[in-house]
Amino acid sequence: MGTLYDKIVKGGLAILLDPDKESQVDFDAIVANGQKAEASMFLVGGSLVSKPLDSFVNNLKGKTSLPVVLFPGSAMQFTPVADGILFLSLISGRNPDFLIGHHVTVAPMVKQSGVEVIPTGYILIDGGAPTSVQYMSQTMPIPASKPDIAVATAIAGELLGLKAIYLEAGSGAKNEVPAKVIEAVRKAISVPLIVGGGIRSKQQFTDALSAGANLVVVGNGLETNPRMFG
Ligand code: 1GP
Repeated sequence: MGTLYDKIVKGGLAILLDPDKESQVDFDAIVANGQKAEASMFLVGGSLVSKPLDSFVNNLKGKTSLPVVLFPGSAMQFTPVADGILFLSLISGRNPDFLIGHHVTVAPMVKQSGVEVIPTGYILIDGGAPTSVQYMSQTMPIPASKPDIAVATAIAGELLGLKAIYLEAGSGAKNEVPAKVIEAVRKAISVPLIVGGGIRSKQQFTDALSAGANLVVVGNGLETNPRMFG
């Protein structure tokens, strides 16, 4: 695995930018503050992306030296100008499109591009209210009160050869992934753990790291307050 994977293992902050929010959000402030806060990477993606990603990613790469990694909501969200891609399989769900379908569609293009691929088991945890990812994927999240199901799912992902596990409460989730779920999954797997969804304060970020996350993803929190990390 290459340098991007090493950065995920090392962990810290990953900042999620949703290209569809470009006109509503001060991305320049988020990028400048993220750089200052020593974020480890930018993730780019969303449930809907209504324009080609190439120019968005190129523009972002002109503003930061940090890696730009795709966090795709569908096979349409690929561009070879990114540094890497979280190749997500939605293993908490039973929708074949999001387990393998989109992957088949885009696989030849991804392979040819040479971008670093991080095969990632994507696990939705109930964040207390319906989220876009649940609706778009037509899958049910794992109840937040059932860490044993999250653990079994994460172990299955690791046994299938996935190189990272992402515990996702959903963008803008009411509740973040509970510490007890993060702790239980951390103990059960040896691949790096990514956690995101509903993290709106530095304290929540630190709590997720303390519970065992390698990389903690923040999107909405920084859109509202680009200075969340100082
Ligand atoms: C969503 O985990 C990310 O996929 C980030 O969520 O926007 O709630 O920070 P937020």
